Amino acid sequence: MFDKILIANRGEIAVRIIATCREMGIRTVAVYSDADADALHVLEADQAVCLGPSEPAQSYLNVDKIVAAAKETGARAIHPGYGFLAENPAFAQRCDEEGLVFIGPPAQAIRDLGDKTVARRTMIESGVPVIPGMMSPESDPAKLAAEADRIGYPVLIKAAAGGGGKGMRVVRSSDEFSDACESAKREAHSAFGNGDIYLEKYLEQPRHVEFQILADTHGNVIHLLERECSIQRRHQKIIEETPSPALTPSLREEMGETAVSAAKAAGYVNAGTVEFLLDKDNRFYFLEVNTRLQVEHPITEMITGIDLVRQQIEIAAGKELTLSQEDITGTGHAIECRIYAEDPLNDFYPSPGKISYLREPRGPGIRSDCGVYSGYTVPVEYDPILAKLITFAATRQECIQRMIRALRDYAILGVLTPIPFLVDILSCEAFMKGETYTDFIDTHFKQWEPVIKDIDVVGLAYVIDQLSNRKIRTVSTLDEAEAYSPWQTLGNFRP
Ligand code: MV4
Repeated sequence: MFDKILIANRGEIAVRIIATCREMGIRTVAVYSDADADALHVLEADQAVCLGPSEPAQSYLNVDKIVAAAKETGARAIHPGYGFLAENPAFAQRCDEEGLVFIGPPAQAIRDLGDKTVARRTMIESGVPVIPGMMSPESDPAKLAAEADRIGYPVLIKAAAGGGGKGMRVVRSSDEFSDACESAKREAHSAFGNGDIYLEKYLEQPRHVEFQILADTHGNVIHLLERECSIQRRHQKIIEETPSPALTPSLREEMGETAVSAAKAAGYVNAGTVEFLLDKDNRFYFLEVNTRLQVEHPITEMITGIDLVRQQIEIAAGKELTLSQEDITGTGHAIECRIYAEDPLNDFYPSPGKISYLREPRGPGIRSDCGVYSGYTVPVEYDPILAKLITFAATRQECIQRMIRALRDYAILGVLTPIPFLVDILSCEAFMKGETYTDFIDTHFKQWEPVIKDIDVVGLAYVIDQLSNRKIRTVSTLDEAEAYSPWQTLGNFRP
C-alpha cells in the first residue's frame, strides 16, 4: 500500500479524500494555489505544496508542477478528485511515465471513452444498447442532413468530444438543421478544440440514471447500484438520489449487468460511472462513461456502506476486489444536495466572498462533505461548490423530510446559496411523487420565487445568539459591550 498520496485537487473533494487516507494510515500531500493558502484542504493535509498563481493553468492544471510536487514530497500516488486533471489522459499517461500511480483508470480507457462516437461503437460491439444515431463524426452538411432524415426528427446534434451538454442542439425539423449544425460545430470547437459532431435520435423527457462500477486490475468488475440525477439546471446536477424512483428490481438488475458489460468492453479499471438515459417506456440507452469519482458518490456510499475512495486506492495499489456482486445490497434511501456560493434569485450567478458564519446541520442520517469554514473567504477563481449535504433514511419519504430539515438547519452567512431553492424543490409535489425527469427544473421551476420570502427568524435568532456570546478576540479596539454585539460580529451582514 502507498504510504503517501498527493491530492491534485481542492475544496470539499480534497478534504473528502484526505479523510479516507487518514483512516487507511496513508499520509497526504495537498497542493494549492496562491488564492488557496487558507483553504481547508491545506489545513487538513499532512503536508502542502504551493503550486503558484491562482490561474488553473499555472496551478491545479499544471502537470509539470504537480508531478514535481509528488516527487519532492515522496508521494507515490496521485488522486485527481473530479474536474481539473481527473479525465485528462495525458496526465494519467505522464504519471505512468514518471513512475507515479494515477488513482483512476488507464490513460487509454480515458482516451477511448472521451470520444463519444468511439464509446458508442465499443458499446454496440458488446451488445450494450445505444441511442439510435451515427457511429462516427461527420462534417459534410449534405451527409449530416441525410443522416438526420434517416434517424427521423427530432434529432440531437452532439459534440464527439462532448459531455456536459456543450455543443448540443435539439433540431425538430429539416429547415432548422443546417443553422443548428453550424452553431454546434462552432461551440464544440471553442469548448473542446474539436468541432466534430454527430447525430442521435432526440429522446423526450428521459431520466438520467447512472450506475457506479468498480473494476480491479485482475479482471473483476461489479456495480454498486444506481443514482438518479435527472434534476439538473443547465447540465449542472442539483439533487441526486438512490435508489431511483423509476427502477423496478428486475430493471435494476438488467441495467446493472449492462453497466458491468460496458465497463468490461472499455477495458475499464478503478471506479467509474456508466450513464444511461431511461425513456418513458422504461427502455434504457447507454449515454457515456464518466472516468472519475463523481461529485454524487456519497449517496452510493450511504446505501451500500462502501467507501469508494478506499476502493479506488486499493484498486490502484493492485489489490483484488474483496467484494463480489452478491455482497452489494442497497439499504434505505440517500439524497445529495449541492451547496454552491451562488445567488438563486439572480440566475445562479456566483456569489464569492467571506463566510462570516457557518453552521452545518447535524443529527442522525446526515453527512456534510464540506470544504469551507467560518471566516473563510470563497475565492472567485474556481468552481463555487462549498459543500454537499447528504441525508440517509429508511425510506424515500423520510429521506426527503430529513433533507428539508437539514437544509433549514444549515446556516451560511456572507455568501448566497441555493438552499431556499433546494427546499422548495424537495417540498414540491412532483418531486415527492418521484416525477423526476431531465426537464424537471424547466417544467416546475423556470421562474422561481422563494415560497418563504421573509427571513428565517428562528435561524437568524440562533445565529445572532451564537455570535453575540462569542467575543471576537482579534478586535481589541472595541469595548466589551460592542465586541459582543452582532453588529460587530456579523460584519456587513444585515437581514
Ligand atoms: C440526450 C438527451 C436526449 N436524447 N441524448 C445532456 C448532457 C449529455 N451528457 C447528454 N445529454 C442529453 N442527451 C439524446 N439522444 C437529453 C440529454 C439531456 C440530459 C441528460 C441527462 C441529464 C440532464 C439532461 C438535460 C437535458 C438534456
